[in-house]
Amino acid sequence: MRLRGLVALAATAAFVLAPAGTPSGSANPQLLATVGPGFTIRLTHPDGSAVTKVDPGVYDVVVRDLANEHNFHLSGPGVDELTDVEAIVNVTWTVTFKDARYTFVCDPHSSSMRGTFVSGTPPAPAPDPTPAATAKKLVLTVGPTAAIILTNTAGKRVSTAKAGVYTILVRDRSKVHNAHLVGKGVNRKSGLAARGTQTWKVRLSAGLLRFFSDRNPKSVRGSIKVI
Ligand SMILES: [Cu+2]
Repeated sequence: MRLRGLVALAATAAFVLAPAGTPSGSANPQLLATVGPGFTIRLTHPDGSAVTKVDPGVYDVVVRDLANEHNFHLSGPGVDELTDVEAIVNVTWTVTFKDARYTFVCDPHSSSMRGTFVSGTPPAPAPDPTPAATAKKLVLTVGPTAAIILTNTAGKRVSTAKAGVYTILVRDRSKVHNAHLVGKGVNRKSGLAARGTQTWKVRLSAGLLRFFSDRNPKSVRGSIKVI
């Protein structure tokens, strides 16, 4: 009676000390990766909930590849682990997740058998090339009405620009007016009677950058500050 009680107590203690999914001796949090036997792929926490977000750090990924037609492929910054498609295998990978986005797929069926999760705070996605291009490109438009405007490539008027080398797309849409750009070290103009598009490469230095039509320089004009 007394002995049985002790055994029961010991069993209980062992169970408490080694919660499900955390074999004793492993200090790393575990994630369970399962692929197959059907067309399913899952990455879960030991409690069975799907992995969508984790803290950065070292993890043991316990993989159960239950199919000889699928594999489990985990990849992302600093991680690229995979099982063989033909193999039915249990394996544990110790991986380090950074602040990044990670993907798991079955390679032969990667369009349907896939998942992603986030570790920590991933860096912002690589910026679209357009804003970077916008930064050093300007558009100077004169006409068709008596107006001249300087915009970015998205068509938004600019009031300041950082000093540097710019490509300025000049759109002269008037047979009456021209585009004349004057600033520190800059003096370019299109033809008064001419219409058309041209590209000027200019170095803009700090100071006032003025643009106007030589026909009516007092009324058809504008300026921005180069800083
Ligand atoms: Cu597959």
